[in-house]
Amino acid sequence: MSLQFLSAFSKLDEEGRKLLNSQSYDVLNPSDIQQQHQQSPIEEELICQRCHNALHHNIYIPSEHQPLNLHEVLDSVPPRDGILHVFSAYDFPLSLVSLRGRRNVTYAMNKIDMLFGHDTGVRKYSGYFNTMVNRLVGQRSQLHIISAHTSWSVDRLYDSLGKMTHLVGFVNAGKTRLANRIMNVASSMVNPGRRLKKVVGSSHLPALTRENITHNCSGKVIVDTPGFLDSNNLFGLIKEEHLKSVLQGRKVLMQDLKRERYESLKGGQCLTVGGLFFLKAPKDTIVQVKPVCRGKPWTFSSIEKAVDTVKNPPTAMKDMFYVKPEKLDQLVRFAIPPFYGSVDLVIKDVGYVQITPTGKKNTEELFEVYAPRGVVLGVRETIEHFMTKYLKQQSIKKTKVKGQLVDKDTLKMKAMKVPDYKVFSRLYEIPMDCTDPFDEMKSQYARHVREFGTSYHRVDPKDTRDETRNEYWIEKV
Ligand SMILES: Nc1nc2c(ncn2[C@@H]2O[C@H](COP(=O)(O)OP(=O)(O)OP(=O)(O)O)[C@@H](O)[C@H]2O)c(=O)[nH]1
Ligand SMILES: [Mg+2]
Repeated sequence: MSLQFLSAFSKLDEEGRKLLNSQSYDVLNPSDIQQQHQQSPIEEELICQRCHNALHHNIYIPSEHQPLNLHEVLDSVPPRDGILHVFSAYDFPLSLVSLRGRRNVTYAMNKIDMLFGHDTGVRKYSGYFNTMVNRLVGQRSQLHIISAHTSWSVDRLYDSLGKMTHLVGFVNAGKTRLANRIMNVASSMVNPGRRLKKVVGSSHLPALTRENITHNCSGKVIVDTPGFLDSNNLFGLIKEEHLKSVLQGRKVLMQDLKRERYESLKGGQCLTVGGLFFLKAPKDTIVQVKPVCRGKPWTFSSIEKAVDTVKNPPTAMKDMFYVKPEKLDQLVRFAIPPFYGSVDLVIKDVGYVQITPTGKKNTEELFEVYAPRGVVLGVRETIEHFMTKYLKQQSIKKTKVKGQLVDKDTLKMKAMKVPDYKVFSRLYEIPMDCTDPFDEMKSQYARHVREFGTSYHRVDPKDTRDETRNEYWIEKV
C-alpha cells in the first residue's frame, strides 16, 4: 500500500474506514453535509488503493475485472426505481442501449464537451439528439445532454430526478463522475458557500466501480452502479501504458471538423490508427479520411502489409501502435453497408473516422474493416453534417491573440432535422474466406428482416422512413 494511502487511512475514524472498505465514501444526508462542513471546511481527497493505482500509476489488470452484462446490472435495480442510462456522446450511439420494457427510464448523453465548445450550443441540439435516441431505442424518452466534466446541465438533470435513481451504463460512460457532480449540486443547494468536493473513484481506466454505491443527495438517492463490460472487450487489447490516453480520446469540436487535416486513401490501401482497426477502401476509389481519435494515422499499401508492420514495427514506429501485437493474430472482418456522401466509422470508446469518398463510385465492393475481437464498430451518417452548416458568407471577427488583433472566421451552426432514412448501422461480420461480401451482407440483411420484421425500431405507427437510402443499414442499438 502506498504511504499516502496509509497516512490518509490512519486519520479515519471507525465509520470512515468501514465506508472506504465498501467504497461508499460519501453516504450523506443533508444535515450530515452541514455538520461536516462546519467541522471540517477543507475537504480531503481520500481514495482507495485501487483508485490510487489507477489514477497515479496507470495500473489496470484485465483479469481482475469480472465481465458484467446489462441484465446483471438491471437485476440489481428494483422495478419501481428510476433508471438514468448514462452513455457517451463521444462514440455516439455505440454506448447507448435500448431499455425498452423497463419503466421509469431517462437517458443522459454525457461527455458532450468532447463535441461542443459551450453549453448554449448544446441546448440547440437537444431536439436533434432526442429524436435520434428515440429512434435508436424505439421508445419516446426524455434525454438530458450533459457534461459531468464541465457540469453543463447537471443542475437541470438533478431537478428532474425522482426520489431514487440508479445510474447505469457501459464502463467508462462517466457514471461515477456524474454521481459526484450531482452530489456537489445537491450539497451546494443545502449550503451554497460549500467548497466543491474533488471527484473520487472516477478514472479513464475501465471498470473502476465494482459494486453499487448509494449517495444521499439532499433527499434524492443516487445509486452509482458498475458499468457493463463484455468478456471480449477493448480494454484488454490496448497496451497498459497507452490505455489512459486512448480512452481520453481527442477533442475536436464539431465546428472545427471541416478544417481538420484529412488523409487520402486509395482503393486497396489500408489505414490504421494505433493498430486497433484497419480500414480498407474498395478498389478504384479515392477517399478522404479524418480520424478523430488518439494516435497518428498510417496508410499502407495493403491490409497484410499494415498488420505485419503493426506486429513488427521498425524502431522509429514502435510507440505509434497501441494495440498489443499478439491480439492481431486473429482478426475479425467486417463490411460497411453501402452509403452515399460522408459517414463516420465509430469505434466504441476510441473515437471515430469521418470517411468521404471523392468522385464517382464504379464498384460494388464494400469498405471493409479488420479488427481484433472486442473492438465494437458502427457507422453513422456523419453528425457533423447535420450539426453544422456554413452560412454562405462567413463573418470575419477581430479577435485578440497574444495581444495582437487577428482576423477570425466565425461559423454559424444550426442543427438540421434528423433525416427520414436510417442514420446508424452496426457493421456486418463477414467470414474471412468469403469471396463475395456484398452477397453475404445482403443475405444477413434478409435474415434480419425475416426474423425481426424491419431493420429499425418503429417509435410510432406513422413512422414513414424511406428505406432506399442506406438500404442495408440496421438502425438498432
Ligand atoms: N471529457 C469528459 N470526460 C468525462 C466526462 N465524464 C466522465 N469523463 C471521464 O471518463 C472517464 C470515466 O469516468 P467514470 O466516472 O469513472 O466512468 P464510470 O461510468 O463510472 O466507469 P466504471 O466505474 O468503470 O463503470 C474518467 O476519466 C472521467 O474523467 C465528461 O463529461 N467529459
Ligand atoms: Mg464508476
